[in-house]
Amino acid sequence: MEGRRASRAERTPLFESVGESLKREIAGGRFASADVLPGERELSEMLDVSRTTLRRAIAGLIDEGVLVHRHGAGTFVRRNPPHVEQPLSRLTSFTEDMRLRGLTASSRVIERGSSLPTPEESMMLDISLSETVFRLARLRLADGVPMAIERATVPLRFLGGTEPVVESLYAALEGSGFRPVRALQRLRAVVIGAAEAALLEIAEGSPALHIHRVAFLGDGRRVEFTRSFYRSDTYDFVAELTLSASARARSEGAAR
Ligand code: 16G
Repeated sequence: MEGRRASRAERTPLFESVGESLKREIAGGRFASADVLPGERELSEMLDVSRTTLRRAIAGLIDEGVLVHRHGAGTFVRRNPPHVEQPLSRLTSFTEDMRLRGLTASSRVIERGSSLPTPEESMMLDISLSETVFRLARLRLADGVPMAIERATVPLRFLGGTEPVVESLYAALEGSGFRPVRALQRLRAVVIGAAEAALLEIAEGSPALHIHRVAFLGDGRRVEFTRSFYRSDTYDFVAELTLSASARARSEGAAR
């Protein structure tokens, strides 16, 4: 065993060849069923290397983006994220968007609860500082892959006055008769910080989209204020652009 280790070490560092063997195993679908890597002991026996070497190999693969470490859950094979084209003109929910694409939406709740609004929330929702709001911060996943972080704030009265047990916020709003019918959205490119990068399982400093959404009821009341970070490698926001009626008439006139 040691002989094998020594001869390999002469050419490339052992941890690098271990990393390459792990990559071959992953490419061959070895861990495809669970996606989570076996424990250190099992892996070091399987690859016939010391745990120290294994740890270095795994750290290298995490840096390369082949593996991802989820705190408290283990080390996982990074699956290719689904790629989603999202029209900017339709007011749909994340759950609906994913379902339409044959993907399964799920969420990891980061924070939820009711309290008084911050000055920003009270301004964006056009409510008084004494009106209770429901806050829901979630990591949104498609087929288990993190796609976005969404922090939604909704006046509690639009949810029937009680905190909902939600899988879909829009389904809960629909249930209480207050589903938004219109929204204003502002998109901005950002460089992702460490905390968000860890949740989205992308490298710190990656580009992302920061989105502000204010959604309205038919009567103009504001029902939702959401701030999100979307991974830029998984989402294309697509907008259809049309000429104004007068410009169209002018260009048709010119063509005649
Ligand atoms: C979308 C909306 C978000 C809304 C959520 C509801 C964008 C940028 N954001 O992700 O504002 O809160 O859908 O989804 O499109 P849910 O009904 O699945 O909870």
